Order: sequence, then C-alpha cells, then structure tokens
Amino acid sequence: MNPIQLLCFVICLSVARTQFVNGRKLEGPVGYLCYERIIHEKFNNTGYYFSWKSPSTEKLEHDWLGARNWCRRRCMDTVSLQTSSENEFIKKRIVEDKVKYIWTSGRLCNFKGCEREDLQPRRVNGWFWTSHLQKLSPATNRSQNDWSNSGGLKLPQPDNREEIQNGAPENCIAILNNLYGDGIHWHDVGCYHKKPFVCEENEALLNYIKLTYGNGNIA
Ligand SMILES: [Ca+2]
Repeated sequence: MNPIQLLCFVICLSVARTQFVNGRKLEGPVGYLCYERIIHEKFNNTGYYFSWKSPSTEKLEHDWLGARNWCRRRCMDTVSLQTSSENEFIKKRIVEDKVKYIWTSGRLCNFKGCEREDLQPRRVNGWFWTSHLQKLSPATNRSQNDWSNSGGLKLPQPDNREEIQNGAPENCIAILNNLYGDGIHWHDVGCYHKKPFVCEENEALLNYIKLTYGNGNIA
C-alpha cells in the first residue's frame, strides 16, 4: 500500500466508523477548500481559525458535528486543548472578542468500543479530544484540566445537567465564557446546541491533501 492509499485507508476508516445516530457523518477534507483556507493566527506553528473573526462566518453557528465538518472540509478540525498554554491562548481570544461560548473537539466516548474498562466510569474517564484521538485526564483530576467548578446546577462540571433535567445527554465539550458567573472554563453541553467554533489545522488531513493533490501553497 503506497502512502496515499494508506492515508486514505486511515481517514476513510475513521470517517466510516464515526456514523452518527441520525445518519450524519464525519466528513473528510475538500482539496480546494484546504488550499483556500484562512488562518487568523498561528500558535506553536499551527494555524487557527476563529469563526467570528471572518465576515463570511461572523454570525455562523453550528452544532458540534457541524462545526467539526466545517473545519474538516478545510483540513482543520475543531480545537483540541491539549496544553494549558494552548487553552490560555484560545481563552484569551474569546475574552478579548467577548464571545459567549465556542465548541471544542472534546466529547464523551459513547460509541461502540467505548466499553473499555479504562474509560469507566465514563463521565470521569471517558472524555477525549476527537481531532487528535487523545484521552483527557480524569475529570476528577482538577489540576490537569479546565472543567468549570460551577454550572446551571451550581455543580462542578461535567455534570450532565441537561439529561438530569430530562433533556439530551451532555456529551460534548464547550468553553463557556462566564455564562454562570463561573469565569471562562470547560463545560459538558448537549451536542445539538449551535455555537461559534475555533478550527485548528490538522496534520493528518493536510498530509492527505498534499499527497493527493501535491504541495501547492498548502503549507
Ligand atoms: Ca454541564
């Protein structure tokens, strides 16, 4: 299998495996959208796109999957907050621009295959950054994450509030900017809510497009 076939295999497989309940799918990159993608700012040599900063997407809001797909078509994905410095970089922009909330790529592992023992109990150990397939530290390890200490029920996050109140499960991670007088921190939120989003360049998707269409001006 040559590198292109291998990358396609990996990406196609991950897309195929991520089928959502209503038939919507995780989308792959689109060549011309990747080449034309806009980068607002770089951090550690990775480009970021803030949906509210461009006139064409200033008012655009998507649900969690819609935000991922918007980014992925452009060789990015919603942001994964893997280090405290990256987390602070993103939060600073949200505060400066007075944005109420954003989607991240974070979500609860509740698919087939998430029954693994190390992911239990799920709401403590089952969170991961989907764009990098990286597991988060346990939600109880408060020094290693940025979960808010409060929310709609005045309980530490993740609290699954909406499902407790007979609504949808709170399976996706958003940053909420002081919505509950709790500062700017991570919250578990129902994935259907529509929000602005931050995209982060994704190396695997960029490599796939480079290998498929050539380098061009994609770097
Ligand atoms: Ca919550």
